[in-house]
Amino acid sequence: MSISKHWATIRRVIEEADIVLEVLDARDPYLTRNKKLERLVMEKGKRLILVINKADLVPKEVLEKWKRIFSREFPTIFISARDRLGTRYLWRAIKMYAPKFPVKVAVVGYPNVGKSMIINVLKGRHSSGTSPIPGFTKDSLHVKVSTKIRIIDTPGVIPPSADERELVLRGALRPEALDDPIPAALHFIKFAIQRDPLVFKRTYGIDERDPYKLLEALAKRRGLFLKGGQLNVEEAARIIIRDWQQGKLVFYSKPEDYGLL
Ligand SMILES: Nc1nc2c(ncn2[C@@H]2O[C@H](COP(=O)(O)OP(=O)(O)OP(=O)(O)O)[C@@H](O)[C@H]2O)c(=O)[nH]1
Ligand SMILES: [Mg+2]
Repeated sequence: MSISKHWATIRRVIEEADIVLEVLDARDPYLTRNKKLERLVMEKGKRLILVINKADLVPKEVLEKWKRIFSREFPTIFISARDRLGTRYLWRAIKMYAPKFPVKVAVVGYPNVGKSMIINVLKGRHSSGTSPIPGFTKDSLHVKVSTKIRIIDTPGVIPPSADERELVLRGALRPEALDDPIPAALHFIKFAIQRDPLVFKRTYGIDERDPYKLLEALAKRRGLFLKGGQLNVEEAARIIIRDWQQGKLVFYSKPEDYGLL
């Protein structure tokens, strides 16, 4: 989808909504915020709630810090949609900030932050009452989950407008989408080691701090060779990017890393 189409969808769901949930990845809630989106929500006079998702991947005390800092700007909660943790707080926040009932809730954020899973959690709670309205009218966007809450069933995906390397850091890019995954992987590895020097030792059993050598070591360990017998470093780069995207490779940023306290 083109960038302008992405933003057109986002505008449409914001206009439809009373409350917008901006979903952030707990591993880096700062990088996964989007100021343009937040400005749009404010301009349209809608309520914004920051939802830090994938809380299962990050220690609670770090999440509490993010929450405290972000709460100065917008109501903030953290949840794990996958493990269904904290979803009570999500419901409570939605009800607390609803300007009216039934309230219409939109779910927006970067690719891969867990928007669809959150929509499913919200729908699942009252699954018997779930009724996607068929047809192509405006109403087809809505899923009624209770008499009080309607979910707009189209996640607004923030378009990948930033450069590839930044998108990889946000976990927002599939490695297949990259012509050459190596530069982005090297950038990512540098960032990861800065945040957590032991992350690759923990994940792959490889204690190597030089980014390129790390790719080589991973290729060797996994038996990734090209036809000519050289190491398939490209495939190793894809593995790392994919593991980050899928939450198999875990490290996290703290507010201090961005000078926020
Ligand atoms: N560990 C963990 N993984 C999660 C959680 N929520 C979602 N995921 C994983 O994150 C990945 C993306 O989840 P989706 O719900 O598809 O994310 P999305 O924002 O809808 O992604 P796009 O549709 O690509 O924009 C999947 O592999 C999920 O299993 C969570 O709370 N914890
Ligand atoms: Mg989705």
